[in-house]
Amino acid sequence: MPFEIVRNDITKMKVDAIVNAANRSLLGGGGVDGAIHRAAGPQLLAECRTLGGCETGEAKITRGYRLPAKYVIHTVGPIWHGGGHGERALLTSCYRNALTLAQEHDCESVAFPLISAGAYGYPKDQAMAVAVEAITQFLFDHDMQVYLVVFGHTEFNTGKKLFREVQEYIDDVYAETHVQKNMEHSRRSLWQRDEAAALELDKALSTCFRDAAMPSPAAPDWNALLRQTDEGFSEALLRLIDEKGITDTQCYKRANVSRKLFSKIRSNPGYRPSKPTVFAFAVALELSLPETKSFLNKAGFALSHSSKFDIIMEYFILNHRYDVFEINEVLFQFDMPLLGSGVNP
Ligand code: AR6
Repeated sequence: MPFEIVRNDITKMKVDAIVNAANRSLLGGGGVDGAIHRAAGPQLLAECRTLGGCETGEAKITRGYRLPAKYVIHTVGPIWHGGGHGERALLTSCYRNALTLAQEHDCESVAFPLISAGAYGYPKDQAMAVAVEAITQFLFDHDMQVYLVVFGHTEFNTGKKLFREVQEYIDDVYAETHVQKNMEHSRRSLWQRDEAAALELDKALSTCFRDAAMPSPAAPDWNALLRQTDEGFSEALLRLIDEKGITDTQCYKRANVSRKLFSKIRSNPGYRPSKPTVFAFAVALELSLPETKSFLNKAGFALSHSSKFDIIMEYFILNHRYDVFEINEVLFQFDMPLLGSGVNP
């Protein structure tokens, strides 16, 4: 998965480079800066002394010394002065410059903290939005594994309204499932007590559901149905990419799936993806809910109302919100596996 939000201490990240939210002197400080210097040891400060500081929005690179990461990329975020002093553009350039530097040093994986979101006072939700936008924009033209490392649950209060809406949807679906289960229970106990009455009720219910849910069916296209039953996940994916008129690259970038994984799926007709990977492609292809269900079937999955993960995905698909990064932010808040992660819920 090219872009991932993780909860961790950045000094523990096993990546080619970690990014430090430094100050213009580059001579250490508190927060993540202090943690990185403590973990890397005094040689890091010695190398930093040779760099002559760094301007806000710029980035400089050193070795990682005792850190698991090979490099530290030091960048200086803007101090928050209310948002009207070019803070957003400066913060964006921190991410862009750090990523460019990482690329120039052949880094395949980079981890960022939420720059400026601590001592420099940038509102965390806005700092997160800038980070996600800058990183995803970079990843549209580059192949790299990028992590955004957040520190504990309190870090995360992004997309509060969206989070609330998704939570309400989950509650509604759970409540509905509960009502259906209760109805089933009453029906069963009625059967035990009064068979004739239960038969009457069943008849009434089945007519009512048939009228409501079954419009007169059009004759099915058996050839198309048979063709699609035989079709595996990989074949269905390639067909849908053609049908939607997008390129392979657009598809795997929108799905937040690496080129390597996409090639593997492409070349292996029997490939069995994880459920989040199927959803990631469904989102990239902007499938409707029925299309998503049939796509899941190709990979041997079904959409279930007893799975919170599935309900969250249903919410986004029903509302045509096909931004994989927005979805991942919400999934992350619910402690669910992220799209493209390959981890089953
Ligand atoms: N791993 C990941 N994230 C962390 C860690 C960690 N170990 N420690 C803190 N954070 P800040 P700034 C988060 O204050 O706002 C320094 O003194 C933290 O929760 O470290 O850019 C420099 O020398 C917050 O969300 O950086 C500068 O003077 C984010 O990292 C000044 O602070 C950034 O918080 C820079 O301020």
